[in-house]
Amino acid sequence: MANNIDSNETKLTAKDFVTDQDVRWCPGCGDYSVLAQTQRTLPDLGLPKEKIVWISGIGCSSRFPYYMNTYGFHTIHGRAAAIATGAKLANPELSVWVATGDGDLLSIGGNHFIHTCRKNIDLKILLFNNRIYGLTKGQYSPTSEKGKVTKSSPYGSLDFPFNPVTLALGAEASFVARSLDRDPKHLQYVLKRAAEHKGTAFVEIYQNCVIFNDGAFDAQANKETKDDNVLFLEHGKPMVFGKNKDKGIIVDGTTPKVVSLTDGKYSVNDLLVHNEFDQSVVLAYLLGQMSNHAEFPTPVGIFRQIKKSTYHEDMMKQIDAVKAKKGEGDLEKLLFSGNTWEVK
Ligand SMILES: Cc1ncc(C[n+]2csc(CCOP(=O)(O)OP(=O)(O)O)c2C)c(N)n1
Ligand code: SF4
Repeated sequence: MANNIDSNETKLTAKDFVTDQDVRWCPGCGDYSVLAQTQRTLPDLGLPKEKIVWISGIGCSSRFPYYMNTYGFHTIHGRAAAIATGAKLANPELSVWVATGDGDLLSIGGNHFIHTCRKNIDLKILLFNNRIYGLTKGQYSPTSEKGKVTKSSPYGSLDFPFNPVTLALGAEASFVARSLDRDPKHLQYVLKRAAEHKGTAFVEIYQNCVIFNDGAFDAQANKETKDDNVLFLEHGKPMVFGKNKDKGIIVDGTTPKVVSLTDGKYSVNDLLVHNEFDQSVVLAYLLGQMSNHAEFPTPVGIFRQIKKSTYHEDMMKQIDAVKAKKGEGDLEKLLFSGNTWEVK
């Protein structure tokens, strides 16, 4: 598999990424699936385990590094993206992955997240979105729907939620995708594509918390309902959905609309065709917003993937250019240059 990190052709299997730790998630938690699909995907990177690092903040999902047989760091709440940035810049050879929750990444960690995206730090960020704080026992989160009744919002939350996909698009992330814990094949596909991407790859994963927000994504995940509620985005393909492939998406001005393909008014040729590589963010943003409104299917897949230079590449070029001009740096000399004074 193509990767932006040199491969040494090491052939590992999913089992090589399993650790000896007891997995302490509740039985039935969606995190198990994310772990399993990731362990199945990582061998495709062709990297030795010591070239991979998983960094997390705090939350149920943030226990991920314990269960992944690579380097890992379970850090502090909200700071995974910042610490992962440091790891990548200190050692650009590493494939750096972030496992995080909707509280961890979007409440306390919101600032680190948007700045990571805009700087195009070469990280893979997996957001386990269960729309609740799991570890602290069920408070509403920045992705909980307005009116959510929880222990911290007994009369219903008043906040409008973040849409993680449009937030990442607005912050200029160069790869933005969505998948589901209950669609293992799709999740593996999206994870592979994220791994191949050079720059910030953001993947929102709808993850079921069986204890505090069970069924939050049933409409999109259940066999009986998912065909009518999910739009699978495929590059170059018209946007068709529905059990009988009888509905599609058009754009009227700047407004997306669901149309029937059976009433004689529209055919497949009228539908929006997905272009993952569109330089303009406009259509990806429109698609992202569809999940805010019940009349639309929820798009899953890759919303947008664009090429731009990564922070560590630009940083290394800059260091080389300055060295060529000024020679090797001398930290000691720098510290004692200019205005220095002694505190007595
Ligand atoms: C500085 C700080 N503030 C608050 C907490 C409490 N805390 C721990 S995890 C968490 C939120 C967890 O929710 P989420 O990130 O959605 O992860 P989940 O447990 O649902 O996977 C909070 C508020 C903390 N550990 N540290
Ligand atoms: S509380 Fe929810 S998110 Fe946390 S382990 Fe249990 S089911 Fe999973």
